[in-house]
Amino acid sequence: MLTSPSPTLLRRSPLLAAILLILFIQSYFLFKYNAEASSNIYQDDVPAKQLVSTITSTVTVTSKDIKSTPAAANKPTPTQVKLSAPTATAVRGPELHDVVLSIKTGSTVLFARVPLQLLTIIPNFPQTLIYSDIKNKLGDWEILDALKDVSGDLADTSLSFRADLLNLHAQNAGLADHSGKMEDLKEGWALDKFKNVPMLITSYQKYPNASYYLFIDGDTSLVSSNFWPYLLQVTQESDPRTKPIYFGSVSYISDRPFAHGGSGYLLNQAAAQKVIPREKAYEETFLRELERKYTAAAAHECCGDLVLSLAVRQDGTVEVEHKWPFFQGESWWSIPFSDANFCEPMGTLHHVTPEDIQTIWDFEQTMLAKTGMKTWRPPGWNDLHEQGLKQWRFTEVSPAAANKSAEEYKYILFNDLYDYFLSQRLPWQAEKDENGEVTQSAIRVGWDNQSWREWELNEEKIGEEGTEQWKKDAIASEKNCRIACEKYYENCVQWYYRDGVCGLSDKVVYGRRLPNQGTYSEWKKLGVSGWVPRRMEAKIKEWKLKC
Ligand SMILES: *[C@@H]1O[C@H](CO)[C@@H](O)[C@H](O)[C@H]1NC(C)=O
Ligand SMILES: *[C@@H]1O[C@H](CO)[C@@H](O)[C@H](O)[C@H]1NC(C)=O
Ligand SMILES: CC(=O)N[C@H]1CO[C@H](CO)[C@@H](O)[C@@H]1O
Repeated sequence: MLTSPSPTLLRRSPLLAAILLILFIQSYFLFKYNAEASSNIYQDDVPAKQLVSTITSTVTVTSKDIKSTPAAANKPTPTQVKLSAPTATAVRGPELHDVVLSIKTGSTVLFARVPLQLLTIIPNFPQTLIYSDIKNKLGDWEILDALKDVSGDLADTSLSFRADLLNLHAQNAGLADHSGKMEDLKEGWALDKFKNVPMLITSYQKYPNASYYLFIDGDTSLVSSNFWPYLLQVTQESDPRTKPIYFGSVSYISDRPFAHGGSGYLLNQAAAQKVIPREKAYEETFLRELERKYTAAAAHECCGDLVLSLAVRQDGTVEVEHKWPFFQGESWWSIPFSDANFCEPMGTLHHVTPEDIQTIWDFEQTMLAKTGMKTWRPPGWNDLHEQGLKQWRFTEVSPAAANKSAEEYKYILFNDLYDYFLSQRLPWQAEKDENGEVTQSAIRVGWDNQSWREWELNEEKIGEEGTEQWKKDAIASEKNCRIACEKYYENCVQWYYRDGVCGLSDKVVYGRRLPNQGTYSEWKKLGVSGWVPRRMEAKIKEWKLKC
């Protein structure tokens, strides 16, 4: 083991002490040089950062800073010099310059979720900002307080939870919800809706010249590499400087469309300027009015992503575009595979556990090696971009080169995700049921394959579903539900049964094992899932033909 020489040893050996002193001085200059070298990165952003820091008094931390901060902050010791070989930074292919990634999270889940994003996707976005409901830190990362400017008089009742959080934080109560039960989730949600507009404002102020602003949640993962060809193409269709875009997976509340936050949404420079005109980006009265307007709106709306859409759309001057399934709200195990998504590129995954983030990352790495896209670079990318010494810009690529590059790119598709995650895991053997009866289904007890999300038969709905006897029978037993799928609904590839509920689906979902906390029969009561391998195989073959 490497340890510092003991003081007695140093006293006895002046020569050793001298050598250590020289090593110390030498390493100090080595670190100093490195710190200075990395502070030159993205010189064109420096004025903006200085300007911002006078206004928001927060420091912008990029992944570049992470590399340099420890060296600048700590005096190197001889031991550190030997041990601090640079850790391989997890960057796949080119870093996504020109895209600001903003991540929204909350104090109770910050430590559970964001570290995995930091170890995987974030290094690919050198302009990343992480927001929570109080100021915090994660390693050397500053976690920004998305609520610091929110007017308490307009949001008073909801903000009381934040006062509790601040108190608890000050008293070292431990905000992290380690048990995962998320008892505070409800109140956390109440705070959440106030964050989206302030996050847009701060992200814009910190990086006012970016072509794109991408917003995700702490439980969102990305297939980041796919964003390269995607944005090259989007840039050709809409110049980010002049033609606003607002992309995501569209949902509606009272007929008002918005891009669902957890699925991630994308704004370009022009869209951001619809909310914060460049010349007003640091004007206090303007910003105060903007904040108050949308805090007041958030106080009586359900959700922050809807509030953001009110700010961006401005009654339809900018329309939100449904870009599903590139932006979508499921994790690998809950995605319903169908011909609508099978051959499409993937952008986002939501409701991901930290383990999911890891496995999705492994999947992407494997795919990049397989497609050869690990060594792909956008047109015009050179050594300076590679080393992070020069900012790469989507708008500087010629249209022809951008189109060519995007067309030749081998995107990672839902098909690839299916092959990697599901094909081996799905049960492929039709089997006998518990009474020894031969079935067409592969069956898993204590499993939820989410068939009920497609078509759920239950006591309440049975009246509306028509008069067919098989539908009435289906909710009576597992066997009947299975038979409903196998015999009566020809597109059915999978079913799910639990007491009084029969789910039937024509899409393929893996689903999850349900937590087994009691006896086998109690577990079984939580749900039994079945797939019809013969049909599943035929469907997948058909979908694959179109890729
Ligand atoms: C942003 O762009 C404007 C106009 O193109 C330029 O004047 C300004 O210096 C840039 N700011 C940063 C931070 O790069
Ligand atoms: C590039 O592709 C876009 C559509 O994706 C098209 O509108 C544009 O004309 C193309 N430009 C060139 C130079 O091929
Ligand atoms: C209809 C139904 O049974 N839905 C349940 C399926 O299982 C999940 C747990 O994974 C429950 O939350 C649903 O209520």
